[in-house]
Amino acid sequence: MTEPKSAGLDRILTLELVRVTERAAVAAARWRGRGDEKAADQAAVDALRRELNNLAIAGTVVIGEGERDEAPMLYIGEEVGNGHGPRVDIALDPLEGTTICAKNLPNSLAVVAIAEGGSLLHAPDVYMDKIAVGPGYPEGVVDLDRSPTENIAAIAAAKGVRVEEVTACILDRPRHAKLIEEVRATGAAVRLIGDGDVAGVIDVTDPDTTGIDIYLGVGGAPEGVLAAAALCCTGGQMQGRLVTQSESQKARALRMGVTDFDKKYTHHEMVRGEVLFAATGVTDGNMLNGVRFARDGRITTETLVMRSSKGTIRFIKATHRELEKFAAES
Ligand code: VTB
Ligand code: MG
Ligand code: MG
Repeated sequence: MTEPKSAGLDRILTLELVRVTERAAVAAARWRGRGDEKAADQAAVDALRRELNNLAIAGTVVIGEGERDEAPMLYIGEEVGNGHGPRVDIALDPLEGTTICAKNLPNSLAVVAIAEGGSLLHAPDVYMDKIAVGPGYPEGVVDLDRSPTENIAAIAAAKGVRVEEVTACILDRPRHAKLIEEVRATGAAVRLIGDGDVAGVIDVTDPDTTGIDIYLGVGGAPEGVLAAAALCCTGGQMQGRLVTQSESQKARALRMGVTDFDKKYTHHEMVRGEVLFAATGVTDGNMLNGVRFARDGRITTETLVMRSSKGTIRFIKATHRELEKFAAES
């Protein structure tokens, strides 16, 4: 057996990773619109895990389906991969947006990031306050510690447009009522999403396609690290701060190594080294179409795959004819 090494991530892994999210997305897509979030999620988890274990890596799940006692598979700390390769940290969400998938609404994704061992923030399953903008803006153009009004004005000025031409993506939650009101009061437009803030953050990296300039608000911390991995590849700026709401959440964060609860993390502090990122569309989305099942049995998938070291962004549209591996798993 080859000794696991923690050298740079082999670029061949980038394309290998596509298979992993493709398989999870196809499994989840069979459950689109059936109102069963749990079944959709379970199908994605099983499929993703199976494919991930074929990769030549010695991986540890750092951002996963939950702590060991609550998640039977892909729990935090689970060793994945075939063990014959680099020691890596894995962040994953086999079905980001289970509710979206169950309702067959836009932007549910199968997502995985592979990073150098020890380089990912061990984010507990709490909330994170997030702000993100795409590439091409001066460093520090927005900041979590400035008001939404200031941040929207800064983006408009940096982009050279009127505030009315800025669109902010925000999760549609009662906790965001004031935020939404303030953003609208600036004159900017708000794109409300029901779930899926990994997609929401990624959307800021290509405003010409998605129409979204800035992401604001509080979502899941694990999703924050996944989005940070994407931004490390695309460029852009992101900041996140954990929101711990109870002593038990604080204890959980402490257990995962977080000591400063108020720390504002940049995306480079959430992902401190080279990272590979892949996301396959489950339902149709702003950047990726969802899985298509053709009448002749072929399956088409669209995947965004990227590597931070070179910053290449690839969209891989695949037509699958070897269908056995996609057969519904028992
Ligand atoms: C977001 C969203 C996810 O959780 O992170 C959200 O991106 C945050 O939690 O898709 P609440 O639902 O409690 O607001 C999801 O909706 C589900 O993981
Ligand atoms: Mg999940
Ligand atoms: Mg999720």
